[in-house]
Amino acid sequence: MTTLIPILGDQLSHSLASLRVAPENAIILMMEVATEATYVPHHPQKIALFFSAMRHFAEELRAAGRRVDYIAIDDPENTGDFSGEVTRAAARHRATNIITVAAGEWRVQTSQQTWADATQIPVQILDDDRFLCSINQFMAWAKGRKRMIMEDFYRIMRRQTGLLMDGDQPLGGQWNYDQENRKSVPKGHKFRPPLRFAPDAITAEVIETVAARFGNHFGSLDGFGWAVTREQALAALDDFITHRLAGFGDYQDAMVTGEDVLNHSLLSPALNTGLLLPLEVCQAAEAAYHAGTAPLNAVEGFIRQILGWREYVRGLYWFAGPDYMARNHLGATRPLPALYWGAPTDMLCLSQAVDATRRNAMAHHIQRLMILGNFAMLVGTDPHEVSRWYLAAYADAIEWVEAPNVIGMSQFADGGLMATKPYAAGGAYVNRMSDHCKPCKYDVKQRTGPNACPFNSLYWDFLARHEDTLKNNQRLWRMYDGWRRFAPDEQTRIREQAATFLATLA
Ligand code: FAD
Ligand code: DLZ
Repeated sequence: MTTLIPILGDQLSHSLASLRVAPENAIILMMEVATEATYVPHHPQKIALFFSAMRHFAEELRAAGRRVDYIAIDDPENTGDFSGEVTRAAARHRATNIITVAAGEWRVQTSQQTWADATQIPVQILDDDRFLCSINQFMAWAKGRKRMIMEDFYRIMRRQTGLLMDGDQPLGGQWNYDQENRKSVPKGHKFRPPLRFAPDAITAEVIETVAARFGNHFGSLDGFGWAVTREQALAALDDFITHRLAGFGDYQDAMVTGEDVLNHSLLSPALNTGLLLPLEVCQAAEAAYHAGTAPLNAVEGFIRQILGWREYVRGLYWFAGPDYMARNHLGATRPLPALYWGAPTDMLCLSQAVDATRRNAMAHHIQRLMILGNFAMLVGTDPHEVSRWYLAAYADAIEWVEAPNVIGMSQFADGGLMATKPYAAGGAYVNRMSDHCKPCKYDVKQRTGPNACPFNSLYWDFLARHEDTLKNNQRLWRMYDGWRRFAPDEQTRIREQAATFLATLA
């Protein structure tokens, strides 16, 4: 009897369900395959992160006495996809059965379901139990619910895990401390940079391979510093908890010119590859609160992102079904503007967010939502194109977490399954939350005219364009009231201004 245990690039956890049940002589199969690196043109840093983390994980398994069959991307026999490699490996090792953990997206789960036919041996697909809420639990919660409010889900998860609880009640008396968060950053404030890791020999070799094979993808490999081992990921977690968590809440929604990270943790790539587990990250933050090194508003805000948002979007992805990615509630059809791939733009907020993405394969939440996502939605970009860009651009992008955030939260393409209203905003919001507007070529105070900030006319034009679809949304009542207060000739000027700008994007 020889069991084959295929492990995917986002399953790099030693506590993975398939490893827990693997017989001692099982063959652990890891595969670098061209389809995964190219189903969207991933940022080269993202590919390097996955390949390097996979190679390190394989080394750790070998050091622990496991039999690992590792297929590198340059292996001349490499068929280029999971099914081909599983089939080859099953024959090579005369495997008698396969045990694998369910993939984190519909596309790869479909591939897993073909493995039994392709290999003619039994395939057991185990649940991925590295999350705090199982898919079944989420389905039971979501079923029959009119609204799937994240905050309701989060409270259940707080009670279930006991995180930040005082008996049955939230620690400090409130579930959510966001009213203490989201401050503006004082001028000259210095943020402590996150811990980064110089490439070792394995990573350096991977970087060379990725540069040669995928160097034409959008994004730079320079300055690669991601954690590629669990040891490094734990060090990055410790550094964040010790030095930066305390300020997490305060500037959570801020944007600062030239400042890529602020107090964000940068832990999503380690979480999404499996190098870190969500519970241990939340527990580390909770311990900092009890040790008195981080205040409750910061700790609660941080834990909510992981215990609340991360678990919630994962449940929603599986709940919504494989058609979710094709949804297009607002009927948007514009191709993704070239600026997302680095074409020049005079809008400083956009150029800052795109440039951070190009350099780091990362942008923080508010840049993703209120700059890049907001702009794409306001100009009417096809949500499927937007989604493919996010999937390609970010080191932490796996479809289960990317799609609800993009299709649902940022593009309102699911018609409100995830967000109760579109996250649409004009220049005033950007000005309030960032220091980008003052040095920008455009004037954030103007709606029309050659120097007017495009976000302003685009915002009103978006509301006007979708009035029939959106006017009955209670949460948009004030915005539509604002639109109706403009004199008809001002409305015309605003819409003409938007049309002129949109023509430049075509
Ligand atoms: P922090 O601000 O330090 O937050 C801590 C952790 O909370 C993150 O590491 C992440 O694991 C979790 N988290 C926070 N917000 C969310 C959220 N909305 N959904 C799920 N988890 C969350 N996150 C991804 O992991 N992968 C993606 O592909 C992704 N795409 C996004 C696309 C859009 C349009 C938007 C608006 C958000 C997206 N997010 C995504 C969520 C969030 O922006 C990132 O998790 C965060 O920026 C990662 O940086 P960080 O680790 O410094 O996060
Ligand atoms: C993101 C990624 C990349 C770029 N390459 C690989 C790969 O070659 N082999 C692999 O096992 N995983 C890779 N990944 C991560 C997978 O895309 C991820 O595991 C699936 O999307 C989960 O369904």
